Amino acid sequence: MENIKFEKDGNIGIITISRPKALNALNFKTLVELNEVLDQVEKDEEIYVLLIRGDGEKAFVAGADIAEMKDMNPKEAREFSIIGNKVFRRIENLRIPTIAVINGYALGGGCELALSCDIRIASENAKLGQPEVGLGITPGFGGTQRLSRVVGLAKAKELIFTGDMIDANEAFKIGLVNRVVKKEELMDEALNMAKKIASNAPFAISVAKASINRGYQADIDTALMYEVEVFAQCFATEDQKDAMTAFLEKRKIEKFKN
Ligand code: CO8
Repeated sequence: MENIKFEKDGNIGIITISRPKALNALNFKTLVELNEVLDQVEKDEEIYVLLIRGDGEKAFVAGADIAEMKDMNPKEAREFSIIGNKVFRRIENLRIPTIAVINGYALGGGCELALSCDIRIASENAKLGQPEVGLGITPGFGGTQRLSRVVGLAKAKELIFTGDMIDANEAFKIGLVNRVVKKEELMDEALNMAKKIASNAPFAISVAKASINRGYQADIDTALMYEVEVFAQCFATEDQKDAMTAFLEKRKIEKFKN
């Protein structure tokens, strides 16, 4: 692959978006490659958590590729938006938790990529925003929908209508990022969080994620039934029996299996 790198650190998968000369802007090829690498991630049962980061010192992803979009007609723009949305929805629905490791600019499609992840950790120098209206377009990879779900309607409208870039601390204040850390500590922080998640029961985490995501779109009674279902399913796993037995025997469970 040209624009995507993939590596593993134990049970952690790490995707790096790599077009540093264009601040990792997402062109069509990068989205296709991202989709392909997700096939690999989905098949690999040894991956418990996925990190997504940008290559280089400056950017996570500075948006969709403006040079590629400039001459698109509405039909082509629709196709581009559909592909981006398909890939990002796939990330959102992965069975494993995902963490966006935001090492710099996360703008437009970059902010939208981060929003499709479960958790966002940013370095102090990160800048986030949806500057599309300044380019005569709207967000097109989920920003008009996911941003409001994460930061609320009023803040989402402010960010999208003004196109303002906000710094990492402001993003933390409005709940757009979960944590802000020093630049040099960013990857360690993300890996530590990923390892902590990976040390818990994978099946329980996977169904908890599905229950949160599905429940968020449903009425509370339907949503609570999702929880009842996944809670019950956990009792069919060896991990539940082993972990509860270990607790009662005052020892630590060695390794989760499911
Ligand atoms: N697309 C293409 N190239 C880019 C992009 C981008 N989004 N961002 C940066 N680059 C390129 C620059 O053109 C430049 O290339 P070159 O060296 O060949 O001139 C190189 O990256 C370095 O960038 P700068 O020289 O501009 O670096 P600065 O440090 O001066 O500025 C900024 C950094 C502030 C991040 C600046 O590059 C910038 O404003 N970039 C654009 C940010 C932006 O507007 N992003 C939103 C794009 S629109 C979008 O994402 C829509 C998503 C939905 C699409 C739906 C499909 C229809």
